Amino acid sequence: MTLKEKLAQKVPAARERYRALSKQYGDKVIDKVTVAQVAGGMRSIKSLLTDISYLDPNEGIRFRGYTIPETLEKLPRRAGAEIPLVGGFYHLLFTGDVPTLAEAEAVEADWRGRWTVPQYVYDVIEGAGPKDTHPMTLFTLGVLAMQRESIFARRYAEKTMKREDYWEAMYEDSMTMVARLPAIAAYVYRRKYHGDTPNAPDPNLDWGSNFAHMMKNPNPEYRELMKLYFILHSDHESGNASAHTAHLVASTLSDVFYAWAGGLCALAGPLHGLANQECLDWVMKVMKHFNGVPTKDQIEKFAWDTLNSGNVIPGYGHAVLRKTDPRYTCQREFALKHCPDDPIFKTVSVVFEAVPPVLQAAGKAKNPWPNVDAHSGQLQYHYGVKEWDFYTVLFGIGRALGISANVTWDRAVGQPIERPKSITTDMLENLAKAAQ
Ligand code: CMX
Repeated sequence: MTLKEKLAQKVPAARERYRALSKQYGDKVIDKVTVAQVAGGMRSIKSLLTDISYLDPNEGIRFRGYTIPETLEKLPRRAGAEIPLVGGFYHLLFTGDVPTLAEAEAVEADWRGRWTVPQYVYDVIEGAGPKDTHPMTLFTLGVLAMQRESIFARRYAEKTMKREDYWEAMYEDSMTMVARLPAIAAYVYRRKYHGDTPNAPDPNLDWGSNFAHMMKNPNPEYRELMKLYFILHSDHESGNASAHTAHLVASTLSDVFYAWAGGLCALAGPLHGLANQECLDWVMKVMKHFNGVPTKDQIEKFAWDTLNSGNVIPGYGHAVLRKTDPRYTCQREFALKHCPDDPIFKTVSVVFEAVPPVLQAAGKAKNPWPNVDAHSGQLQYHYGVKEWDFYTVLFGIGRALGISANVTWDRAVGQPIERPKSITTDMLENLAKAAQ
């Protein structure tokens, strides 16, 4: 059974369950909203619904109920591979079922049939302006350009699609978009930093490994790293800025290309996905300043200087997490296995010892521990991808897996257009006073 057929089997029951929520429990109260939450970025208000992943503040992410170690252990991999196939992981995100190797390979084969990027997409990137244009701008333009091919947008405009069938068109667009993202990213990279074009994809390689191949990175360890990277960055429940943006855009019945172009713009912010570029930048500044791997004391001082100059320490803190991000731990384990003597890894490790006590002593950050971005740059740099303003593009490939599964399911169950309510400052003050 194909992934799409499996989904078709699961959708009717999930849709019924979703409809029953409002019918049976529509007026039940499940959360309250404080003034601090309204004034403070809606932090933690329970108001989004997804079954793809859940983020526990202390435990970290679970994909379809599985922790990161469980996910990596259960998913199928090719003979001799360290990391499972991303195609199998996508199957898990969509269905909640751990696929067989054949099912994972079927997703990979489907991607293979779609991964050729039409020339007009590259033409849009070529026409994007001066050479210093940020790679996230180029990547987002590539995603947005593909919107002209959206099956969802075309069928909707033709008025030939029933509401119950929206998810099928979203699914088709998602498969096409995800299939092509590695090639577009590799194109952006080779064009911007090397003035050439990427390798053509190799049909014998899986989707994740192919990215490494198209980047012209021959190290087999980098292929494994990239599969891991894309899995780790795929989804972090629905409230983070990029996932939420994509969900919101798609809720207007925009297609997945519009939705992910919007999400990428949110990912490009320094408090979100751009933190991975900022983080390596910070680590390299530390190393330059101390002429090599610094001591814990030296990093402590540097961290205080960063805070006292009014800046955040990138890669540390999180809006939901209250412990070390398991995505950080997983990358650390990869580094300990493959590059324990790398001086940047050594520095990242000393930062891990030095920064949390500084943030605790500073007393502002609710979570002093590292997040995913505190490690990812070190691994990229180690394997030769040294241009750190490219790193958020990598995040953008991985996160597309989660958001596309989410927006497809949004349409499958019939989630409506999103429309929270705003009030004026006067109204909020009056409500607050009345509540005293
Ligand atoms: N360095 C310095 N100060 C920090 C901090 C850090 N790493 N993390 C939080 N703080 C500060 C906040 O800026 C805030 O200060 P103000 O009260 O002066 O505004 C205060 O601590 C409280 O913030 P918080 O409730 O702990 O964290 P938020 O939910 O507001 O913000 C985040 C979360 C991630 C934006 C923040 O921790 C941060 O800026 N971290 C550095 C950037 C980063 O690593 N971002 C990547 C996050 C991962 C992802 O992309 O999802």
